[in-house]
Amino acid sequence: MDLSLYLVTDRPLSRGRPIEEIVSSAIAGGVTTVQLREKDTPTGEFLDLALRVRTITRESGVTFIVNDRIDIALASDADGIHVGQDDMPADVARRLIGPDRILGVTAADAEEARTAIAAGADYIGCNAVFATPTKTDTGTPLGIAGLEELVRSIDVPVVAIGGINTTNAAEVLATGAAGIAVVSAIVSADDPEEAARELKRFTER
Ligand code: TZP
Ligand code: MG
Repeated sequence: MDLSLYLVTDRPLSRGRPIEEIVSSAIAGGVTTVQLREKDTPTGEFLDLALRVRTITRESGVTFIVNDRIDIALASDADGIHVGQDDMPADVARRLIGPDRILGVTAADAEEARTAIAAGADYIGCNAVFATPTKTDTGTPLGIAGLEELVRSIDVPVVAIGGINTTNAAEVLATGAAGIAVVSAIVSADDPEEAARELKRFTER
């Protein structure tokens, strides 16, 4: 698993462009992990999309994670699942997906992170570095100092998310975070491939 440049999809922010198109462009620009995050898509349609994204990611050797939906992750043979604190509890998610698939868990602080790790999390998504209109229920942003402290206090990879773009990617990665996860900086960009490529410069330093 390479979490260094981690795309999280968002249909409403994709400006009407198909998710598969955004995913393919972002992979051409260098994203290493794709998380399919569909909040309002009926199950059948979600699964069809997941199967298409599975094909695209498999062909390019990119890690494929499904947000929230363990059934969709298993049915599409995703590499892993990402759950938040209000989703399927991490220990149950681990039991359902088995030992081999990747389990990512969102945590707001070191205590939540340690609980998630004890339950079998392979990586922690921090919640959130900077305030972002993309997700407004994340609580007080960690900021760079908070992220640094979280990275220091746990020994699994931390993926930073929330308001990350080319203006702050360098300082986010300087905390020791294993990667940067972005939604709007790629999915809303005029040219998602170029947007991914610009972010990639920071993860390759
Ligand atoms: N989880 C915490 S913040 C966030 C998620 C899914 C959204 C990040 O979106 P953006 O557009 O990269 O700020
Ligand atoms: Mg969730």
